[in-house]
Amino acid sequence: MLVPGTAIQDAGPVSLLTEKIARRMLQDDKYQAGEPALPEEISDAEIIISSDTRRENRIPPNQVRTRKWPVLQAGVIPVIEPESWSLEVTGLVEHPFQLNWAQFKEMSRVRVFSDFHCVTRWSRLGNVWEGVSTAEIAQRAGIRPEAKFVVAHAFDDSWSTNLPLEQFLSPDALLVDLHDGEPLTADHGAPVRLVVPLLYAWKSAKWLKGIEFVAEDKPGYWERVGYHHHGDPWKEERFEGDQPDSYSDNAGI
Ligand SMILES: Nc1nc2c(c(=O)[nH]1)N[C@H]1C(S)=C(S)[C@@H](COP(=O)(O)O)O[C@H]1N2
Ligand SMILES: [Mo]
Repeated sequence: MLVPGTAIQDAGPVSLLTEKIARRMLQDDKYQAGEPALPEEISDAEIIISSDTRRENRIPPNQVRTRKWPVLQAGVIPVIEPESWSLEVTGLVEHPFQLNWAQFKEMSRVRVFSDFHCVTRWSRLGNVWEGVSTAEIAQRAGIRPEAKFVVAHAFDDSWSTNLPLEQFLSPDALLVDLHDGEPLTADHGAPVRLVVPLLYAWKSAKWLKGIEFVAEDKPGYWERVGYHHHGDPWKEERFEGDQPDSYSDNAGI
């Protein structure tokens, strides 16, 4: 076993590299050593395959693949015990409701295979997310026809994000409590986070506290300081007003 801090004597460049990778894997058991899984390699008949994983090139423009699972948030990481967690579903719905942890765990479950793209330019490919489908939540609430957008509210200091109802209801969008078969950790949004694979990852609210259905789009935390209301990584909608190709090297030529 490797002990951090011990050097391998007289090791050539290859074994040094191997040790470096092995160290990183020891520190981070979500490290992806190999190529990302392809949708056709997933031996799970029930799993929902996110359409973007079937693209020949799965990396959106000006993104880079990371093998790690970085942790990113605006502020502090709230630590929320499942037993004290609850979710409020409100807004333009026939039946607003609250879910506690036991009720969440009783709902029918889905698994999704999808990629995850942060606007700071890293993409983590081939994630298996498990939890409750957003469509299931919407169905239980009975969303009214006027609802066109969703605001996801979170426990970290009233952080929120807004997104169109259409991407929220995409078949690969879900409320997650398991990632690659393991419970989410506090830093990745435990007990329950949103995951919307078709949009940049800041729309995938961690530490989910509420889902509000609204008629008009209203900016959340990052959107208020200029980030895009929609946030399609394939169109590079990073900041409000961004047009496709505005970040590529030959933009303007
Ligand atoms: N509640 C909350 N959710 C959040 C954020 C945040 O600051 N607060 N940051 C977003 C951003 S910018 C990204 S890239 C992803 C990162 O998820 P991860 O830390 O699990 O990789 O969470 C998103 N969800
Ligand atoms: Mo991000």
